[in-house]
Amino acid sequence: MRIDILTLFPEMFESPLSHSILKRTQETGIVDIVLTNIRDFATDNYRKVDDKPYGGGPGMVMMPGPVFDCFEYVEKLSPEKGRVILLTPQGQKFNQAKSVELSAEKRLVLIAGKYEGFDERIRTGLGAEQISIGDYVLSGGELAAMIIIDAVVRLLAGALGDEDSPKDDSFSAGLLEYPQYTRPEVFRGMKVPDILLSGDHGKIAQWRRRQAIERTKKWRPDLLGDNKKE
Ligand code: 6GU
Repeated sequence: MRIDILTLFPEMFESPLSHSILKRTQETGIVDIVLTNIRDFATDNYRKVDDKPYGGGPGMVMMPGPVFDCFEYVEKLSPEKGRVILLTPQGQKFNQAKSVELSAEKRLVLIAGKYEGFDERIRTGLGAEQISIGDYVLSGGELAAMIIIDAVVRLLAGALGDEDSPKDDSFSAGLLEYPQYTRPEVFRGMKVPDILLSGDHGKIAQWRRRQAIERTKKWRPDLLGDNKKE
C-alpha cells in the first residue's frame, strides 16, 4: 500500500513512523508512506496557506490554492488513483470496519489541515471523503491521520508477527477482547484462571467467547445494541 500525507507539519509524523510496526512495515516494503508539505505549494513570499473567512468570524481557513497544487503534484507521484481522505471533525466517524475497508486499498491520500477548517472547495473540488476520529476537536488533522495510518497498516498482510492476531482484535467480531494472562501463574496473590491452564482448547475458546460477551455488555453495551453506529 502507498499512503500519501499532505500536511503543514510533516515533522509531526517522524517519531510515530519511526517505531514498531510502522517502522518495520516501511522497511519491508509492506507500506510506502510519503509526506508532502502543503506549505511548499504556497505562491506568495510569506508562504501563506491560510486566510480570514469570508463573511467574518474567528480563526483562519486553509486556502484552496496550495492544497490543490500540492494534491496535483502528489497525485502524479504514483499511477494508482487512490482514495482521497480529508481529516476533519465533520467527517464520518472512524472505526475498525472503516479501518478494514481502507486496508484493502492500494493507495490512500490523506489531507491534514490546521486552522479552523478547509475552504469548502477543497472537499468538493477534490472529491474527498471526510473522516473524523471521534467527537472532540483536535488542533489539526495530523494526529488523526497517524491514528488512521496505525490502525490500517497493522491490518496489512505480514504487518503483524502472528497472521491470525487481527481477527481476535477488540471490535473485529463486534466484541471487546477477552482477558489475557501471561506468566507468572500467581502474581501478588492474583491467580490465572484455571481454565487457561487446563489445556482444553475447546473449553478455553468457549470461556473466552463468554468473557468477551460479558465485558462488552458491561463496558460497551452500545456495541451490542442496534445503535452500532457508535
Ligand atoms: Cl480528523 N481533525 C480534527 N481537527 N479534529 C478532529 C478530528 C480530525 N477527528 C476528531 N476531531
